[in-house]
Amino acid sequence: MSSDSASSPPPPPSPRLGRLLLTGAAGGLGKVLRERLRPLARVLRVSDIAELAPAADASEEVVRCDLADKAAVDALVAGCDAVVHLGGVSIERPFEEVLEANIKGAFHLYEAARRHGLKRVVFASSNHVSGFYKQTEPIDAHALRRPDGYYGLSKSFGEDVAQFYFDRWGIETVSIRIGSSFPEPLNRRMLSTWLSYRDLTTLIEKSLFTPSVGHLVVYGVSANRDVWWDNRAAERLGFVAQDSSEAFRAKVEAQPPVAPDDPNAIYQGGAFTAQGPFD
Ligand code: NAI
Ligand code: 15L
Repeated sequence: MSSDSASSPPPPPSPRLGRLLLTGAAGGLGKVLRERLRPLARVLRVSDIAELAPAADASEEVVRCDLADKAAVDALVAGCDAVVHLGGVSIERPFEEVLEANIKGAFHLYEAARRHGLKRVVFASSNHVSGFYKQTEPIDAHALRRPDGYYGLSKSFGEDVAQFYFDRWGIETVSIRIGSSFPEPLNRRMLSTWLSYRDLTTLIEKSLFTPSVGHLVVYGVSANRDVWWDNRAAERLGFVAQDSSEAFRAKVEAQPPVAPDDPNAIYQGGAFTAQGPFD
């Protein structure tokens, strides 16, 4: 081997997917994952109801689409091999808003997946499907769901849709109940729920490529000191979290203390458990 070839970097790995769809690509996580998932597919099709940055090059396709529009979602999914489904309302909102984006949106996505023979979905579920457990009650992904609002209910519905489309049509899904995925934990609760962008990316990649997952539900959480979730289900994916919120503890604990009767100090879902009513 010549010294030149010995010192040149290895060629980039070939993409493992033909076309990967990323919904919610204009959102907080979508913008991060748009960059990080691009090497996984020959073409990354990015979509959102909101304006998106133009395609970087021929390896990207940009499609504006409202998940509540069944025909538009059908066209969006056509030609894709897998989807990372982040799109939708991501906080507690009136039911009618959640219904359109999250409930109808999940149904439209899976219907399109069925019609177009797409075989793998990674669904951005949420810890709010189980938000009414107390922070003193450790649970795993098999615990009875206890949604903490319309948003949590919609994610619970999304998990049921995923299970149904696997049982009936063989479409495999990993539903990731994401904790709190931000650049850093923003408050004391998030010291337990934080998921770094690096760990999120690894979890999604493993969720896309681990064979024979059926419908698998896992929590999306980093290796934080005080986690409420037994995440052994994620071992099925070979996922081992690399990051921890400990690096941010001193900064977060410099914030004013949280009253013991504040939902943020009681429930796993924190303030989501006390939202609404909206009438
Ligand atoms: P985000 O709100 O920043 O992004 C969601 C995106 O979905 C937005 O760009 C929005 O325009 C788009 N969207 C909303 N309604 C739509 C519709 N009708 N049709 C098409 N697109 C629509 O949220 P974020 O933080 O990026 O989260 C991404 C996903 O992960 C969401 O599904 C959220 O529920 C889930 N998640 C995020 C967590 C986090 O800590 N960031 C925690 C738990 C779950
Ligand atoms: C979620 O499901 C939300 O999408 C996100 O914005 C955070 O609020 C997160 O949960 C959380 O529980 O911290």
